Amino acid sequence: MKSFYLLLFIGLTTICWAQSPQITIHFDDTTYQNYITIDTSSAKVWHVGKPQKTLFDSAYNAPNVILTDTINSYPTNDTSSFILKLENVIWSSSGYEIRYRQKKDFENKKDGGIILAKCDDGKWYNILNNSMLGSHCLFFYGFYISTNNLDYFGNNFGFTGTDSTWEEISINFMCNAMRIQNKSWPDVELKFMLISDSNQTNQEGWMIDDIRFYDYGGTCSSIEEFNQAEALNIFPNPTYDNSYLDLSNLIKGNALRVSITNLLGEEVQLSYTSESLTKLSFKDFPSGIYQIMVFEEDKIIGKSKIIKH
Ligand SMILES: [Ca+2]
Ligand SMILES: [Ca+2]
Repeated sequence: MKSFYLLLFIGLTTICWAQSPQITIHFDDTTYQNYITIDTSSAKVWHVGKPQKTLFDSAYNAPNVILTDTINSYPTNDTSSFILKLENVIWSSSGYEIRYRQKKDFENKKDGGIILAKCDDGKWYNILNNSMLGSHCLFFYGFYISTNNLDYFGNNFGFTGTDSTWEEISINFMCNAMRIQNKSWPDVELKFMLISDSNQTNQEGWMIDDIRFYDYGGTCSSIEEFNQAEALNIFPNPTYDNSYLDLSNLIKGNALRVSITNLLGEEVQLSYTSESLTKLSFKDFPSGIYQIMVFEEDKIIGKSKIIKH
């Protein structure tokens, strides 16, 4: 079992509780159609309606949800999906969160649900599969899952097994998490996909309600800013313990924020410096590749990568 609790974002989450979502999708009127597209090319598995099954017998907010069929169990050998697309939202913020509620009833470790994001290269990646993060979805922060861990089924990390209580899922990302198609301010596109094998167990599938989108406020560093950020020298690189980051071109008096993220996109260290040669300790970090980003207020002005042995 893998845990995807991301304590880092408790701070942001706290802010989030205090504010109302910018967008709420509750499926109880037709406004969900502004954001949700159901894939009808395969079996018409995803329905918006009133759940009328044994476990899935009511909505989180009544009467409707989106689910894998309001009455029938999910089919075998299926990969039906729906897409949540947020476009023309206010892209002025440094941090975003999508929250939703779900119930699940899958053949354990055989069938399940995954969430894919359209990432930097315009392709879809399973964002529950942590090895895909970072390399394709830079600035994708991760998940907070209220009750259950993710698990492995087929070749995927995702939601499997049964949980008939409403579980709250939180997906956190920065404004430029999904930098696609040279758009200044990208759309967020998440694909919720059922995956089932050939064994029919007559289970109820996946039910989702109460999707909320939060904008934390603040200033977003644009893709152009990231691309234009100075490539910084750090040495030694690779490192075992301490390395020195050369900020001599960037230090102008005010302290700069130095953020180190791992390949999952998780920030593993945050510090402030006014030193033109800033010592960073990687001693306690696991071996791997780390991204270093230097911010002046909310603007990215420097970046580097380092290998920790
Ligand atoms: Ca509802
Ligand atoms: Ca199955």
